[in-house]
Amino acid sequence: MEIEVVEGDITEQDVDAVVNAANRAMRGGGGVDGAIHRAGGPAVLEDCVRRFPDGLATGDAGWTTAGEMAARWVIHVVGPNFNAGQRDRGLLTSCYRRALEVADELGARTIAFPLVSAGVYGWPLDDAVDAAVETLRGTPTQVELARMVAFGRPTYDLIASRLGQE
Ligand code: AR6
Repeated sequence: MEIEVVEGDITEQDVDAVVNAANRAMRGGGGVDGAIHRAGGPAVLEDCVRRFPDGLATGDAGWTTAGEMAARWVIHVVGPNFNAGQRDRGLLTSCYRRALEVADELGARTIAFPLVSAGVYGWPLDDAVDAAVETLRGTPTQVELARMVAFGRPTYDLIASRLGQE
């Protein structure tokens, strides 16, 4: 799998699946979750309610329609909330591994990731990048392209340096 980084908005990515950094309730929220629900429209929430009546566990992934976005699917993951004391790194790496497993079930070949847990949930940025890169590199998958979408230049520079793309 090729791994690349772009700076931009994940909702605008022309890929098979975009990954959402959701919460356990799976009913929308702020940050990238809010942006994805706004861009995808009400179909995303309707599908969340229908497919995830009890929400989703931390570290797990599940898919819905992408509604009006260019992507076909949203793969929702629930990262650990560092700020609330969830500091098990395995829960963070699990999000990336499970997202690729769900992508394989769907037959998605291109996928865009935000930096899970690195916003509202407060996971330290450097380690959030390391966890993402190392898990994407280490997970066997049929996915051909993983695009890491950096929200801002400093994050882009950090990811690019970790990928050796600078
Ligand atoms: N495109 C790409 N990345 C983005 C975008 C965007 N449009 N918007 C934000 N980011 P966060 P979390 C980056 O807070 O930390 C929500 O309320 C952001 O800069 O979205 O996992 C959920 O409902 C950061 O690098 O997710 C949950 O309750 C990264 O995306 C909670 O926040 C993740 O930041 C999840 O917190």
